[in-house]
Amino acid sequence: MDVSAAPAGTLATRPAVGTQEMLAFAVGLRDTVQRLSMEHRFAVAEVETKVMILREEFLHLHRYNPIEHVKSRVKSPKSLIEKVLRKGCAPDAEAIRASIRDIAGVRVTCSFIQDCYRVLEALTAQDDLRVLEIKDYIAEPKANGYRSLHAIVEVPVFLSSGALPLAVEIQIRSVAQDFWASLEHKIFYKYDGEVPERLRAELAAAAASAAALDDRMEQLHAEVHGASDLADDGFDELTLQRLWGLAHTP
Ligand code: 0O2
Repeated sequence: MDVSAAPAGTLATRPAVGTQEMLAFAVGLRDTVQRLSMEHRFAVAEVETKVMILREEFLHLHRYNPIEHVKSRVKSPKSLIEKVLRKGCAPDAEAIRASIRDIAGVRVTCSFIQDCYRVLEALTAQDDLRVLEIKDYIAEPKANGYRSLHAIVEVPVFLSSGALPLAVEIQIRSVAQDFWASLEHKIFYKYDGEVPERLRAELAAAAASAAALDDRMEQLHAEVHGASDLADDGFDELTLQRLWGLAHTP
């Protein structure tokens, strides 16, 4: 592990790598990172459970599933340390929790844009969840065409020592937006951030096509949805007649 985020001071005043002092620091840092990873895995599990409950209840109430899939991750130790260095924050658990708020990430992919807002609203309305920040890149897409709803929320994790509020970054987007973002992410990494202008323009055009596709699919869905299919639930005519009879028997 890179320990160059070592104690403050000039290079000359820092203990050399390999000394007892630096070794103890590295061991402490490793423990801190492991502890943070564990805590944030619990936070991810809390949010995943909330999303699963919403998904099932929504299915029950509206007879369709608005959530296509959910993907979660906890930042790897390597990228967490890189972010600590980039932000110049003190390498202790408290400071890291306070300044790095995407250690835990949950990405919810919805069928339609309307569903993205519904899921965001339902989640952020929950009492045990504190909303720290919301960014609506659907209403205001990024210059490259990126669209998604981002929410940083704080969720309590109940440890042996009591409740610990932890930040989780929730990204909510449509299937089309997710498809675009995954591809853009791969291209961005392939070119190490230096994406050629022609590709940038193509990506922006593809993002506009994805947005148009979202609109069309949402219109189609609105047309089709509503014709609820009771037969799918085993409510054939005879069963319904018999149930009616039972319900109306004095
Ligand atoms: P990863 O590997 O997905 O975690 P931050 O530096 O994160 O604290 P920032 O950039 O203001 O602050 O956060 P923002 O805008 O909310 O974006 C955070 C995350 O959204 C990114 O995390 C990406 O996952 C996603 N994202 C944002 N912009 C884009 C984009 O243009 N294209 C794609 N494909 N994804 C985007 P990380 O940490 O960059 O990456």
